[in-house]
Amino acid sequence: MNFTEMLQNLTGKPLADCTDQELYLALLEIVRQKSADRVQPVTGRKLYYISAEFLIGKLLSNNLINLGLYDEAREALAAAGKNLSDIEEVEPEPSLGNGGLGRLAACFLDSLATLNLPGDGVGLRYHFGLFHQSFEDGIQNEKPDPWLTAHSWAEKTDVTYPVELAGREYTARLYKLAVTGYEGRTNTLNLFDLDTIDESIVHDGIAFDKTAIDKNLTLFLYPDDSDEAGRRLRVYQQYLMVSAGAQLILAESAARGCNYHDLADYAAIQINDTHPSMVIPELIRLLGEKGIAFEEAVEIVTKTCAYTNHTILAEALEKWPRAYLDAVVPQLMPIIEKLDELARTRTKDESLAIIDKDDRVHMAHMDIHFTHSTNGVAALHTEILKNSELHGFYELYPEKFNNKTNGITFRRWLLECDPRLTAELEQRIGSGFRKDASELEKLLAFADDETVLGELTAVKKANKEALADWLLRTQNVKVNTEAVFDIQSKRLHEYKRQQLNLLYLIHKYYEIKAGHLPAAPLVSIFGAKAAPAYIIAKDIIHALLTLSKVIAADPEVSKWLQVVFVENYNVTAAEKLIPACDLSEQISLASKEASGTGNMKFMLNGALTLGTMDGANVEISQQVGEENIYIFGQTSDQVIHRYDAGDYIAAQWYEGDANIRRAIDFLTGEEMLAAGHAENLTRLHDELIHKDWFQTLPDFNAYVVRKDQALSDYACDPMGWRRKCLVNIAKAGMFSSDRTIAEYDRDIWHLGK
Ligand code: GLS
Repeated sequence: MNFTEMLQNLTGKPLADCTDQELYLALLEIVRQKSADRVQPVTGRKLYYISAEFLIGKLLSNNLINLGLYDEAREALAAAGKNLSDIEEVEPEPSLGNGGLGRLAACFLDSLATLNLPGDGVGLRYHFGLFHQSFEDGIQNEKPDPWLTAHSWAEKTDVTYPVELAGREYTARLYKLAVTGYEGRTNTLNLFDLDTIDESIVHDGIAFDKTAIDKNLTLFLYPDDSDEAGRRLRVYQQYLMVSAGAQLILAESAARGCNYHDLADYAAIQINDTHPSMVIPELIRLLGEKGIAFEEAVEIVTKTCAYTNHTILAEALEKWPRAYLDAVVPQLMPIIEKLDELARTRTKDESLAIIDKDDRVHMAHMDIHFTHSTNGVAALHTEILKNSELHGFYELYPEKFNNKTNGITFRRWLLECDPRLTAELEQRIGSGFRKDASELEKLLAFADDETVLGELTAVKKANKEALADWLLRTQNVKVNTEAVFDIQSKRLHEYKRQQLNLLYLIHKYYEIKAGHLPAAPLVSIFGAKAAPAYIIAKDIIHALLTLSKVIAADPEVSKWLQVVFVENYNVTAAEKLIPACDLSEQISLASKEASGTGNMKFMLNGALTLGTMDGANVEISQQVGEENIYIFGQTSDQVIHRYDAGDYIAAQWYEGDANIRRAIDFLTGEEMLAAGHAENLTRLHDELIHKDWFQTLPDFNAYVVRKDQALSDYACDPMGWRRKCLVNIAKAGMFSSDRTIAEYDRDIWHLGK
């Protein structure tokens, strides 16, 4: 049966008569059947990647590509006058994640299945995700982000597990989502939910009764933790995930012959950041129920589990007050206490204890003591963990520490999102890079070939046009495709320093007003959600939206400068933005971005990085050479010293530098106050002068110089620019998540063995 016949069988009518919705459902069914054919038996060790987030993005095209059906599907539809990209728009994007951590988990699942490794995800089936973002009167507004429709990729099963929360029994139900690799096997993303969730309790945006656990537990990812009920709710969620997950792992292992004593021969568990850390005491508890004594259970769990650290920001290293755990998971507290005692027999250093003197439980400490591996996510990050943040642990367990530099799946972030570039690459270097990313290096042979460089320019131009169309259609903004497309898209956080970019744009505004025109017109595009309770982050969004208005209203400036803030940034938006980017903003304060993965996606799609020596930027710079990247700013050592010395005073930089002062004061100047809100603008103005926790001001001048250099190179030396882009694409191979997963498997998991 050919593809048209398969579709017709399912829809029961000629394709030309079908709606996009009908075709979408038929395609979903075909993908489902073909994915099921690729399920393979598991032998030996199987991985369970437990994560609070899986930012998987829309699945239709990705699955068609991985099943080798994409071209057939597109052609069958085109013959009936239908367009696959219209049908894709019918699919809601799963709201199961927030940022890089969640997207990494999704890339890892793709690579595991592609490399034919047995590896499943374990997470929660959130109904409304983080939130849906819109802008109203220049302010971020949050609403639920529903994605669960009658026909969703995640299929309900009959499998349930009892989970005890605050002394009451709940029933966790398993949903399964098939994950098919590129020419590879099908694995599963296991998502847990309660049948009793009541979506109707949400009111006024994303508010709901935080104490009605049976109704609210899986409504949102990262419920607002600015009050105690919200923080407790996060503990409830985490325990639901790990308790149901641990029961699933034990049941599946037992079904394959495991006698629990040999669990580590059947299962490898990766704890993705600290959210799933309670899996350690929970497994010990469950093994206890199977008759295994505490000491042996600790050994088994340590051999089975490994931990990935994704941040050095103290706020993200969870420390739960013991009172919360006493209330929510009283069954775990005696185990956590015993683990604390055991840890204290290994070290006298109080700062490495699990329960501190203020009765807070340090989840990361439990992870490091009671797993066999702790890894950072980029070379610099791992060094910082070893030498400063986790130095005491490194001295205690040097053998546990290792680095696994992050990666991205090229199926989604090249083949799917940039078909034009993919076709161009295939024409030049063949299609081997689809499975072996290092083959991209073959492109270097064309570094001085003006025809190829011209073709790459044409690809970028077409992608910019496509983005411009999308922006017009979805955001109602018109952009100049002759301009440099400069993009900063990532979670909104002060450490990522969207505010540095803001100050640059204000600086440019003044320069243009003074007749100092930029080398090229600039379209600065932002995409970012701010956590609903993160006030300054929301003020930064407000300032950018207000600046965008001020500039748009000024014809003298708007010829040269435009600021666009994309609403509801998500994977779908990222797939439009990244292929169209010229300049990729990776400007976090050095030492603070554990890795970054957007940096890799932009590079792969032929954008040049403007960045600090932070996270994986360092490795990108090593790969491409310093002449093919725009690096600026303080080094991580300088930043760490400044923090240690405690002598950074933002006001001194503000007082001492006329350009900095002018840019910051613009925030509360006439033009901005007329277009925006004084409260938000004044708060941000004062924050920058009196706090500036992430040292924006010391990097300001270096940033201006480097960015202007990039604009000038773009405008004055187009071939030189495109050559740099080519080198970036060619050198992106090391950032394939296939490489990352192969390293995890080699050093930590040993799957299938
Ligand atoms: C993060 C880091 O902030 C990113 O730098 C990193 O790339 C990502 C995946 O390792 O993890 N940590 C976090 O809490 N959210 C992230 O995106």
